[in-house]
Amino acid sequence: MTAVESVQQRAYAARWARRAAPGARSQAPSADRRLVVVSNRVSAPRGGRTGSEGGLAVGIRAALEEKGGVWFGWSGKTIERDPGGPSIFESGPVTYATVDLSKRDYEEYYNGFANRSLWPLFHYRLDLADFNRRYLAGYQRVNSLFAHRLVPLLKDDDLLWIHDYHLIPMAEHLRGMGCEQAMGFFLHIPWPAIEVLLALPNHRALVKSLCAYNLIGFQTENYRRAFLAYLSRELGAQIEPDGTVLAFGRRIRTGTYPISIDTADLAEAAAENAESRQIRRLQASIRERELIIGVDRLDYSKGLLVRVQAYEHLLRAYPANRGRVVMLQIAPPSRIDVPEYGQIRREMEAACGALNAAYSEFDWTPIRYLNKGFGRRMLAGFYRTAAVGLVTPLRDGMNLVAKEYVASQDPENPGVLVLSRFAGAAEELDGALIVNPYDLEGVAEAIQTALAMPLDERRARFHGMFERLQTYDIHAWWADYLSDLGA
Ligand code: ADQ
Repeated sequence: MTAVESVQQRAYAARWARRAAPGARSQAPSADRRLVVVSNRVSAPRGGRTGSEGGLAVGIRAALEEKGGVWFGWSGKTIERDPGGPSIFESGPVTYATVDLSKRDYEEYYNGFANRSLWPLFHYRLDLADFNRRYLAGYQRVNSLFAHRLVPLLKDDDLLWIHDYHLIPMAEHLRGMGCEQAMGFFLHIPWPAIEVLLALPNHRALVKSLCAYNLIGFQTENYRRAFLAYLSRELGAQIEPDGTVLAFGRRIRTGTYPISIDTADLAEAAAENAESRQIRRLQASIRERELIIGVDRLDYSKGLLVRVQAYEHLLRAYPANRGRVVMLQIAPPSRIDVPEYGQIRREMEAACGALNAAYSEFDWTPIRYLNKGFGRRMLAGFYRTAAVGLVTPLRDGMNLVAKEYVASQDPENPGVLVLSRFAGAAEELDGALIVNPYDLEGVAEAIQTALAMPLDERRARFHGMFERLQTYDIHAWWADYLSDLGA
């Protein structure tokens, strides 16, 4: 780690320790206002929880189950005709309101502008971005549709919390319909550097629509600073020292809220599951070998190929590892209707197949590559079994897998996290071995260092990170955001 990075991480840690201090959020002025959350997908708990829902869903559910309120968004279903009003479903203190999407909306809004324009652009993959104007029209159409379906459900003093890149223009549509409620936005993915954002043909209009919110939250200081830099350089906006912005005749607050996990719950699940039948089967199958684990959605931003290539480098440069380590890469397919995702799938199959063909012995296979998801508890047990957690995204808003790996470790004998500097989590998890995923040899060296690390050092690194995750867990995250939104 460089001196600059460690100073940044220390400043960060101090700031969060202050914010998450006991009592710091008990005075939340938002306490008695109803919370209305809007996200692209709504994860309604029909038939019980899945146990494998993603980080965004876990975070939103945590807030809504404690505060009560409404969760509005897409049902996940596509239909032939134009969608009607929302379906309403109550469960405990939460009202779920979902709308279906027409096939055309799904194609243009979700597969199109969200996942073929904004996702690649915000992850610095200009080579994969497609700025087809039909996609943009679909994006605006669905944001307007959501706003029209949501308005009849709103009360005057609701707090609206809108999530992620699919729904950036939603507040602008709601304001256009006369809504004056407090509206906050949280961006789960990176905010790109100016030069990258300028490649988006409608960058100015997109940023203008963001300015219809009262509070814009980012995962890291770096992303927030990139946003402010755009506003000041491209729009000449006035920025105050506390991050408040005057732009397009509005005053907007900005803040950094690194999303987290349910640390205590996961640590408990990992400890409980350590002796389960499945985890014993995993341990028996790897025998006395060291396990290296990777868990990701199958996405080109996650650096999956880098991981396989760095692992191959490890086996080549440090041949003593042959027969002594096993890599388990879990990567369920996602966004299967977007062509680039088919491509990464084929590349991963080829890379893992080639690695196994080149290095396998009659009694050892170097990599196990699984294209499926697992429940949270099972994953926690997998993480705890692994001596090394390998998280190498080329760009990532936060990366919850890195945090989950740490929370799942046995405090007496913890594993080591090897983490890309381009994951938002690297700004917080200072006990990880921070790597540059473009430097394959460097990643291989870090894995080697992790495998050889003495117990004392592993414990020291683990304790600092675990403490941080206990203090600033998923509950602190949403309470922190909502307290600022309601202020
Ligand atoms: P994602 O890109 O989906 O999220 P990530 O933060 O790693 O990435 O969250 C993935 C979640 O899905 C984790 O909770 C993980 O346990 C789970 N998951 C992954 N593979 C799984 C599997 N095989 N089986 C079961 N569960 C699996 C986006 C941004 C991130 C940001 C989150 C939350 O891209 O940068 O951290 O939102 O803000």
